[in-house]
Amino acid sequence: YNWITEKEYSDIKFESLDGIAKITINRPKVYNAFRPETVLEMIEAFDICRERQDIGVVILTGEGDKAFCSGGDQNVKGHGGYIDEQGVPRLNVLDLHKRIRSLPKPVIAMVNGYAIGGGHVLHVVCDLTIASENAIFGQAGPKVGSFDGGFGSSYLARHVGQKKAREIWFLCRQYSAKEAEDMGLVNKVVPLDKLEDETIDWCRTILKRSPMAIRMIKRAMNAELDGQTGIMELAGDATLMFYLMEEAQEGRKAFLEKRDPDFKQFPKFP
Ligand code: 2NE
Repeated sequence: YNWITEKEYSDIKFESLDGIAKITINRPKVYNAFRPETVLEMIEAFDICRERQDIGVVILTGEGDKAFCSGGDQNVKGHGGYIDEQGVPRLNVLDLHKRIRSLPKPVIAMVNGYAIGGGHVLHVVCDLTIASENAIFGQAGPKVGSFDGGFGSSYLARHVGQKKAREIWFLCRQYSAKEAEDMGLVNKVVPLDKLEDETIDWCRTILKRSPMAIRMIKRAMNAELDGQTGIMELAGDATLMFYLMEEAQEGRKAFLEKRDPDFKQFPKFP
């Protein structure tokens, strides 16, 4: 595929192709573990995807054929979090989770190898997961002194159920792509050499669908788990749609024309 580079970064690749954006964690020497700078770059790329009207779907993946992401970079883990180049401890990957979740466009994890620890959480947070046959899934926090009690556990439990989610976290075992598919953790498993083809095929199908309908479905499904924040985001999109209606325009027009609004003209649907 002739991916076009959107912006150069040190830790990620950010490319696009016909309405599809691809964000690739590019630290293969550490199995695509992320450090604070990696996460900041991903946040910026996702923000660009949000603003860009020509992008309808985002793929998140890892460089190479060994790992999607092996979680937080243990080389920079210190007291209080993962230490950035200024010496500040951070856990900014949680901000990335929020970005992926509230992006009003589908995000597909294209899992090409190990998805472990915080790398596993990244695919859990994505809307869909397509994995290669060599992919391996699992949490590692309780083995290495960490945990993710946010989307990494609650949303995981929505995918696989409470018992299985507790097993995944308590035992820190690794699961094959087939096992992950059987437990509802991934949408499809394909041979590694077909992974990008399959993912692009899914993206192209999504791009044929109504972007507003997809946006509302993502918001509504998130809202069930996200409490007030989820309702706020769903309501924000309801407001967006209301602004597109004549009824909302009438209020604004009447204000500017210094007259009473005529809302009686609008139907009161059953
Ligand atoms: C991924 C796994 C199971 C692969 O094992 P294996 O045996 O196939 O490869 P190896 O030799 O362990 O790893 C290859 C290279 O990648 C580095 C390794 O150190 C090794 O480097 P060299 O020795 O060749 O120089 N590497 C792999 N993962 C790394 C990491 N996370 N940080 C830095 N370097 C890493 C195996 O590598 C593994 O178990 N990795 C560690 C997984 C892990 O514990 N991740 C952190 C969990 S906590 C977390 O991510 C987190 C959280 O819980 C909450 C919030 C935010 C983050």
